[in-house]
Amino acid sequence: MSEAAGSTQRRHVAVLAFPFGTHAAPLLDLVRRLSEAALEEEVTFSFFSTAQSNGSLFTEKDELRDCKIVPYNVESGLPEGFRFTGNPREPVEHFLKATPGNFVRALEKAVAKTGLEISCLITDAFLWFAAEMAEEMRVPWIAYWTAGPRSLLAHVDSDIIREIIGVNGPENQTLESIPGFSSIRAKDLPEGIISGPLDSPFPIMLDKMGKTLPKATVVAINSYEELDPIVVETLKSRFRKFLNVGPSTLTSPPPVSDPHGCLPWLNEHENASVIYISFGSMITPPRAEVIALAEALEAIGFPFLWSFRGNAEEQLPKGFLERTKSYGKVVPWAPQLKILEHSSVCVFVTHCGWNSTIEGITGGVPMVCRPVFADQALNQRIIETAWGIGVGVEGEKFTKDETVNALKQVLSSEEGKRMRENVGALKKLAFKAVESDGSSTKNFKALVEVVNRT
Ligand SMILES: *[C@@H]1O[C@H](CO)[C@@H](O)[C@H](O)[C@H]1NC(C)=O
Ligand SMILES: *[C@@H]1O[C@H](CO)[C@@H](O)[C@H](O)[C@H]1NC(C)=O
Ligand SMILES: *[C@@H]1O[C@H](CO)[C@@H](O)[C@H](O)[C@H]1NC(C)=O
Ligand SMILES: CC(=O)N[C@H]1CO[C@H](CO)[C@@H](O)[C@@H]1O
Repeated sequence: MSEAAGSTQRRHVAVLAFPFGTHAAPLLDLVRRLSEAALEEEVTFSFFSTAQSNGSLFTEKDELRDCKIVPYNVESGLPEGFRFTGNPREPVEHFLKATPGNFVRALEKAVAKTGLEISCLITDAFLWFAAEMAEEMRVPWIAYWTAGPRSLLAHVDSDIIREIIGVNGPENQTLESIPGFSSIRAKDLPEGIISGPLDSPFPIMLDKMGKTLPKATVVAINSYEELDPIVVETLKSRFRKFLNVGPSTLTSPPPVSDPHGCLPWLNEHENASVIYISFGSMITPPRAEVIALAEALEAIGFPFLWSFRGNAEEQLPKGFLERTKSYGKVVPWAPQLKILEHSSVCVFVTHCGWNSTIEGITGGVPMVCRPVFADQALNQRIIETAWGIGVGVEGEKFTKDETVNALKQVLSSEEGKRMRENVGALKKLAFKAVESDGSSTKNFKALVEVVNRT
């Protein structure tokens, strides 16, 4: 930064998003929170993502109202005439190939338009090349990890893990020598650490990320320190500054929209009597498993609320909706956070994405897990073994009998009672962390200081 960057200079923070999956939205949440925080100086945030991602994040109304956060489009890297074949890796790989040039060009535009040099870089943690950009610009680099601390440590320590287990090593081998990982097996780790094609662009990006994050001024995360204290201590020793500033479900809850009347429906049910089912916004389990799950719900006969992606009429067993309509409700979208907070919900059937995991915890609801990919199997293992707040389905797939067993275990066994107590304790700690003297509140203030720094 120039010497003139004294206390009267306006700050210009560049925010670099990873425009796939559910990455850009939580980053924008963090930036909104920063922009609303009592920043000492006037700060302009330029938000860089692809046109498609910007289009889903910002409405025109937003852009007019929220002029502190200005979106800029970066090139997606898709070749002319690109047609999506259904392989989600393809657009990601094209995008990665276009980085960092696409971001650099867009940043230049934003600097020219505002007349303000960049004073700070905030990026999705995936975008490891920001280390070099920040070094050249001599500005702080804040990397935001939108998932949990365990998967972050697995990537940061991936070389150590490869030494212990070996690439494609025995699937049941555990990781005793990493603090807090004694129950984690090889097969629980996200793809790209010891399994999968390690030499393809996405795993390479994760590997570089793990090696580069220790250079970041701050690594911030959507979690709270008390949730996983041993792993948090290890990460603090790996990073210059590691700030748990969540859970964002408590610090910046989304507006409630309930077009299908889920909340009034829940109000009509007794305390702790409803099974809630959702696999997030991106995932549907294979059809055979959807059918097995539906059969299990009919067999067990508890009231259920199912947030269902896709065509329920076609994909659920014939006559299911009709047969279960007195005790079941199937909707295309549901206000998940409010549902999990509702006293009548007693179990959450989930894919264990980080958002859902943390929403289950802040709602105080034990879980039945069916992970699909990425960090979800690891989250399930922690839910089962470290926190004791849920179970997987035996055999790792929904079958009618095993799903009934898993649901019964949570609904009516002594173990299920303990799970409810354990998740209640974690919930209390989450609410404490965001109180005015809580750990996440203090960490957020420390983050604001870095953004304010000259
Ligand atoms: C790993 O453990 C599971 C059960 O705990 C067992 O069914 C499976 O065969 C084991 N895998 C190997 C490769 O030993
Ligand atoms: C996760 O939570 C954040 C903050 O509450 C939200 O902005 C984001 O859209 C959520 N992602 C998904 C997949 O629900
Ligand atoms: C239901 O739960 C609420 C909140 O936890 C509690 O205040 C209420 O007394 C409970 N009602 C019954 C009938 O147990
Ligand atoms: C600033 C900017 O270019 N915003 C755009 C983000 O992408 C959507 C969809 O392409 C546009 O409508 C916005 O104008």
